[in-house]
Amino acid sequence: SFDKEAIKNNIIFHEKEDFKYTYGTAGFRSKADVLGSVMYKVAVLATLRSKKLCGATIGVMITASHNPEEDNGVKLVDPRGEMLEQAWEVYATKLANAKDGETLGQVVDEIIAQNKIDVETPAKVIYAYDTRPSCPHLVKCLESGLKAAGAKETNFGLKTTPMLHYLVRCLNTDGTNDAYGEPTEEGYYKKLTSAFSSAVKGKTRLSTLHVDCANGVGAPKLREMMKYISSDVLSVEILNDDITTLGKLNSNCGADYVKTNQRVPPNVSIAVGDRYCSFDGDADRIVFYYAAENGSFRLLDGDKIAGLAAAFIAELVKEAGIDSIKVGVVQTAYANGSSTNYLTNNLKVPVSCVSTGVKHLHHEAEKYDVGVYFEANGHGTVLFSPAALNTIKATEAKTPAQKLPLTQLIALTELINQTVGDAISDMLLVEAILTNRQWSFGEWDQAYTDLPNRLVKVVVSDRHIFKTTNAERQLVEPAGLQNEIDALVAKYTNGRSFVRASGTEDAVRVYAEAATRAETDDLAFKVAQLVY
Ligand code: 16G
Ligand code: ZN
Repeated sequence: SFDKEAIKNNIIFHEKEDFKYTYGTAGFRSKADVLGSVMYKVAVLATLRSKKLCGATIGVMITASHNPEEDNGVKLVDPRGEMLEQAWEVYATKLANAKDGETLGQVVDEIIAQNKIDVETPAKVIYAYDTRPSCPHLVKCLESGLKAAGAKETNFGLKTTPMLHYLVRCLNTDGTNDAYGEPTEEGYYKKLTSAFSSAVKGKTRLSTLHVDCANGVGAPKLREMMKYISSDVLSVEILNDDITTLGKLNSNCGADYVKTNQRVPPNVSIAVGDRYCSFDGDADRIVFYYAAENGSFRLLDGDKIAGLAAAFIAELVKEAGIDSIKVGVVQTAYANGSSTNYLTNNLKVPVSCVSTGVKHLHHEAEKYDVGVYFEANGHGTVLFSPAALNTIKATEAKTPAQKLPLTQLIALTELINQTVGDAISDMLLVEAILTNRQWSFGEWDQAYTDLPNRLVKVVVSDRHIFKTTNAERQLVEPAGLQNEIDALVAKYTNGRSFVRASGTEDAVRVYAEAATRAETDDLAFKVAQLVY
């Protein structure tokens, strides 16, 4: 039974007296040395959340994704494998900032009262973590909270973030007619690899894909998955797989490095014709790249993946004779203007723009029959609505030509992680499409040419004064600043620029794009000066 005294008495005290914790876009994230107290509170919150949802399994993932090795973080996963409901982020923040047992007890009471929680409902919480050296200690802190709160807990050990999301969904649908998969790591590999094999059946395998795993959890997991798949259908070479040497995680490698610096990791030598991709530290992001004929670096980011996926799926749906199913794409303001133009004018699919952060994209994507969502940074997935799924599964081919597209659509619904963006699943999706089309990266890249773009980080005295509207594309505060930005932007060919406060760092980000590299850099620099 629920013992509030135990929760109060076993509290882990704040590591730093004045530290202010905030549950943001990526959960709690900071230097690892202040997070022990937070883990304890997160355990309490996960327990209450499970009780509130009639004992459904809640997930806890300990990771700081692409951030430096000395950072860590934690986020909660709701029963269907989605991010924690936004209304509960406030409770997370309140709990984390409770400095003593008394205050903690009060916040717990408040959450119970506001949500009419029956504390006697048994709670189930599962958790997993990435390769960071701080994880073992943080796991212990989490476990002490789960013990105090009386939750039934399962430690799933080292996992990628998307695997934990998958496991939560599986556990909550196990035995129902909405079953998502076998709730084990092996179940995850089997589901993905058999779907991949089915999607590429009869097609010639592509050349080896070189995968930079950011010296993170993606490396051992990808290696494990490859045991389930024949080398006749997929060949990968795993790079940056050192998860034991201190200081290597995300250092000069990984998806964030490649996207931000628009260059190949220094320890990777790339030859014309070779195919590369990079995961981030918890394997929920992926970007692809190659060297063009003239040797120049070419990035295929989240926008390019969205375009590839949307075009392929729209085509399959049409060929299968079920074009009642509509494909839509969700982007953020960071999407390259050329990609939005391509989706709208060439593919003629509806495109929505939402605020940065997976939860915003995910929820918008749920509004479409098939919702393709990707952030330019390489985080994303494709969601099939329950109705679309039913239609796809219930449709019988009326002509022989409709057979293959139908089988492939079904394979894609199994292949694509329905809970969150997943580097391993997205990698297989891209490879499945390219295998079917027998396309090189160069051919994929031909869909459109990115406008030159620049992202600048500006450290300001208070980033909270920057308030935006219109999916972060316009500032409402500080008053007058947007007019100045607009006046600047008007001077550049195809110019576009926006400013927003980061949700993960104490800084403001300036994005700019324009027709040429020189104009882009100039615009970014001038807008940054306005902000500073
Ligand atoms: C978080 C978000 C990511 C977003 C990034 C933006 C999740 C799980 N992650 O990492 O989607 O792109 O924040 O960071 O939502 P920023 O606010 O510092 O620009
Ligand atoms: Zn990540």
